[in-house]
Amino acid sequence: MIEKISTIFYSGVNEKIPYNDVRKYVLLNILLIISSFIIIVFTLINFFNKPSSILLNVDLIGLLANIYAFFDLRFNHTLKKASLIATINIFLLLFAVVYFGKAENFTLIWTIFFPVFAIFIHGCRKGIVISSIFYLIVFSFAFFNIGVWLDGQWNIASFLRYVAANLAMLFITYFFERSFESAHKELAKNRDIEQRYISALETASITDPLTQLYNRRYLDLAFHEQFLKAKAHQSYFAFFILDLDNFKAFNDTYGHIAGDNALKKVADVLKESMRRDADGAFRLGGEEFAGILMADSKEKICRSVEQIRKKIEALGIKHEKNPYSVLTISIGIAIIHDFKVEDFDKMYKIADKALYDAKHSGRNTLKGCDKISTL
Ligand code: GH3
Ligand code: MG
Ligand code: MG
Repeated sequence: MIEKISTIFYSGVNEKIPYNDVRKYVLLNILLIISSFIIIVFTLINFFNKPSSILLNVDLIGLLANIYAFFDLRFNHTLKKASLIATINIFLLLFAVVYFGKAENFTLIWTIFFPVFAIFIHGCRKGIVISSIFYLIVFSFAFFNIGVWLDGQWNIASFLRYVAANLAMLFITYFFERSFESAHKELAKNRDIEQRYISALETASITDPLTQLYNRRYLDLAFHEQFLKAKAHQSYFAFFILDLDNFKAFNDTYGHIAGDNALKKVADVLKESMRRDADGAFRLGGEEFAGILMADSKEKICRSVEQIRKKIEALGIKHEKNPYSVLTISIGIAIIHDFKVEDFDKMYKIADKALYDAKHSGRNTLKGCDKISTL
C-alpha cells in the first residue's frame, strides 16, 4: 500500500548511473576534447598549405561531428552516439597520422593508443574487434611500405618492432579491462546482496513479527502518506483503533499461545479486509490494532469497518469469559473530510476516545461513526 522507506529516502536523489557508464562518459569527454584539438591543428595546417583540399573538408566534418557529439553527450547523455562518433574520428585521425606522417619522426608510434580508447570505450570484446580492423589496415599499410619509407630504412625489423609494440599495448589494455570488468561484476554482485539485506532489514523494521502487519513505528510515516493521498482525492479519511475484548481473561483461560494464535487470526481478517492501495493495517502493540482507510463517503468507511468487527465475531473463537461467548473486538474511529491541518495525535485521541466509548457501552461495537471531526 504505502511507499517503501527507501523510496522516500531516495526521492530527490538523482537516478543512480551505473559506474561503468560514468567511466565511459568521462573518457569520451576527454577523447572528444583531445581529438577536436588535434583536428583543429590539422585543419589549420591544411588551411595554410592547401586551402581548397578535400582533406580540409574532411577535417571540418570531423570537427563538427566531434562538437555535436560533445554537446549531445553533455545534455542528452547519449553514450552510444558519442562512442560511435569518437571512435570513427580517432580511427580516421590516427590513420591520417600514419598515412601522411609515415615513419618519419616516430609518427607511427601514436597508433599504440588506439586500443586503449577502443577497449575502454567499447569493452573487451567489441574493443578487440575494432582494434583488429584498425591494425589490419595500418599494419598492411606499414608492411607494403617496407623498403619505401625513410628512403628504404623502414625494413622488416622496424615493421616487426612496430607491430610488437602495438600488440603489446593491445593485450595490456585488454587484460587490464578484463580484470576491471570482472572486479566490477563482483562488486555489482555484492551490491545486489547488500541491497537484498537492506530490503529485508527495512521490511523487518516496519513489520510486527507475530502478525506480519505493519508496526507502530511505520504508522506515523504511513499516516502522513495516506493523509496526502486522501487530500489529493478529497476523500473521507479515517483512522481507527481496534482492541480485543477481555483479552486478559482469554489469556488467563486458554494460555498465552492460544492468545497469540487469536491475535494472528484477527490480523488475518484485517489483512484481507484492507487490501486496497488506500488502506493500511497496523499492530499498535499488545492486543491493539489500528487501520487507515479512505473512501468517497463516511458510510462506506463505516460499513467496511463494521464488516471487520462482524468477521472477527464470526470467526467463533471460543471465549467463555466474554459476554458474547466468542472473541470480539471494540473499535473507535475518527473520520475527517477537511485537510487543512494534519495532526496525527489529535486524530489518534479522537479514535481512542471513541474506543473508550465502545468499551463502556458493552464492547463488541464500533463507535465514532456518528460524526465527522476536524483537526
Ligand atoms: P478490555 O476489553 O477492556 O480491552 O480488556 P482486556 O482484558 O482486553 O484489556 P487489558 O488491557 O486489561 O489486557 C490486555 C491483555 O492482552 C493483557 C495481556 O494478557 C494480553 N496481551 C497483550 N499483548 C499480548 C501478546 O502479544 N500475546 C498475548 N497472548 N497476549 C497479549
Ligand atoms: Mg488494550
Ligand atoms: Mg483489550
